[in-house]
Amino acid sequence: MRTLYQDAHLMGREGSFDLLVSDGRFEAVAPHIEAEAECVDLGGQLVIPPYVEPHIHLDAVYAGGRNGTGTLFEGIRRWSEVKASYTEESIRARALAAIRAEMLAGVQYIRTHVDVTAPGLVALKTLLALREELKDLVTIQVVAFPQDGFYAYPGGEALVEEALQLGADCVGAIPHNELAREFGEKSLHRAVELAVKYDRRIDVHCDETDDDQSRHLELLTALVTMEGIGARTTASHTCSFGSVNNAYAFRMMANLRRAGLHFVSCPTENITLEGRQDSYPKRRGLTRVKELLAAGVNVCFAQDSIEDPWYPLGDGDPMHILDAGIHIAQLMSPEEIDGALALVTTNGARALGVEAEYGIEAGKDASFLVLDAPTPFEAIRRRAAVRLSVRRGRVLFRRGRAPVTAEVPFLV
Ligand code: 17E
Ligand code: FE2
Repeated sequence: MRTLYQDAHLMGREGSFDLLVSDGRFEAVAPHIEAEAECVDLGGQLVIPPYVEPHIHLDAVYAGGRNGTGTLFEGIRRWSEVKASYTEESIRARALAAIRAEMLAGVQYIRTHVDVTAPGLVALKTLLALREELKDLVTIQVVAFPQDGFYAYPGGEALVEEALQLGADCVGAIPHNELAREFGEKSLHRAVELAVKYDRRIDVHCDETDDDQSRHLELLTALVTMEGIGARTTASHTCSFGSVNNAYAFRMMANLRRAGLHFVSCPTENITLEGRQDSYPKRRGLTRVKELLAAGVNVCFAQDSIEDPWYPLGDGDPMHILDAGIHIAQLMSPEEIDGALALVTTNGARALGVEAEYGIEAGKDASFLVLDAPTPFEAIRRRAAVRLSVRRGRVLFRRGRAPVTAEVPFLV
């Protein structure tokens, strides 16, 4: 069975394209294709590769937990109360609800951090099982994430290693939550050793603080550069890199680019968690998104939380995250807006290392979204809905335009 999707607009390319899909792949992508196939007219709507969610905590979604100070550290404390009594059933039900919400927003790739500093690795095993169960519908990568620390939590280091033995895709770490800088540094050495030993990728919660002295990013960058695994490494959050002095940031930029490191920024999350000890001026809490992009460093945006101890809102829609992110990071020139969809699509795919199958090109998986807008600029301005989501040639969902009945002539 072949399907010919006709008259699509594509990101970063002029004109109209046809997409010929067969056996789950793009057979051809060209301005005009003649083929024996079922035809679908897209009427000039924008076709983009699927949204990528490069950072979410699926063990914590919908767990609630009022966070009075609104800080990261109160969130961590409240989360320990939740995890003291969660069950496989509750984790599974909450994770499934979030995966469904994200998929209905157009996400087909998810990287989830899963806290391993909890007895029995229950959450980790549950998410590994979901990864296998759902793999035809959504690609899930699991990070072995020691929320309470490699060393601050007794046995944390061994739990991370056990999670890798069970099949976690990435090594996680949280150096700013170890009990002393020295242990933060030790945890990075160990995380990199484990990544090499088990041949996994790295994704560190790195310097999620306003402390301009929190500089684990420097050591992480150095270690992965020396091991030659920078392109398999992601630095998540890196909020403090938004607070360091400009001379230091300037020196670091060259090292970051050379390492080929990926950055994940969580704009809605960190604008609320950070700046809580500031009066005025009050910092935004984000890493240097605009400057990293300008320096040629890969950056993507992520949701991080949905109704969990760290963040009370969130609906899993990358378009909402992107809208917030370009405002907070001031990516507001016409060129920046035109290119911004990359922050929730291709840049995330690079961070996850799935580029070989990902993209609107002949030979790649026929996985794509149709947005209700003709151009990337219009899609972002209107926060366009996803009208169609196709994965490896299979339609996951279609969404009609919500009907509006205007009751006054002015609105017709
Ligand atoms: N854990 C953490 O350390 N930081 C976060 N932003 C979340 C969980 C959501
Ligand atoms: Fe996170």
